Amino acid sequence: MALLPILCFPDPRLHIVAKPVAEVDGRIRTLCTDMIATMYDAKGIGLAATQVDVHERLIVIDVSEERDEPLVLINPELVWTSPTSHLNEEGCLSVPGIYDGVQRFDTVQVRALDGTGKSRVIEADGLLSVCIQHEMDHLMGRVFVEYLSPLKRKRIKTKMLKAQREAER
Ligand code: K1U
Ligand code: ZN
Repeated sequence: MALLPILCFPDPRLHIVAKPVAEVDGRIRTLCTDMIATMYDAKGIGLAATQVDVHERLIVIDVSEERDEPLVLINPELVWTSPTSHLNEEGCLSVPGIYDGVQRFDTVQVRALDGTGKSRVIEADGLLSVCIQHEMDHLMGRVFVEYLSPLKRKRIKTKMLKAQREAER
């Protein structure tokens, strides 16, 4: 098991569009194990492969209180979205320390392969629904700050670059 480095905004690699996973083989199973360990270590509730510089359609999520119900979604596709949506407070492991509101569908149905390669359809609401939409955005090369105003985005970019420069010193 390995902990993987997480890319930080505004790294341009966060905007690469991920390709479908061709086969759920040993490499993908190892990636799932490493991403789950990385998500728990970073105290996140989700992680997309894009964030660890792997540009394939794979996400891991755990919104359980006990942090013992990891969910693996490979090649996720939204098959249904509710007509209603809400503004939800979001954070991102690639934009540490920044939280802001993003409008998301209340309920979604997602078709995906699980960690064994079996196809499943999941219906999600609440935090799981928000997290699935956030992670699927990562796979499209979209970071949640792109939903914010240009001024907020500019301030966040400046703050992140300053923090990265200071961390390098
Ligand atoms: O993709 C990521 O960067 C992980 C991200 C997922 C996420 C959190 C909140 C709303 C939508 C998606 C995180 O885990 S951020 C850290 C975190 O644990 C958290 C932040 C705010 C609310 C709940 C959890
Ligand atoms: Zn994120």
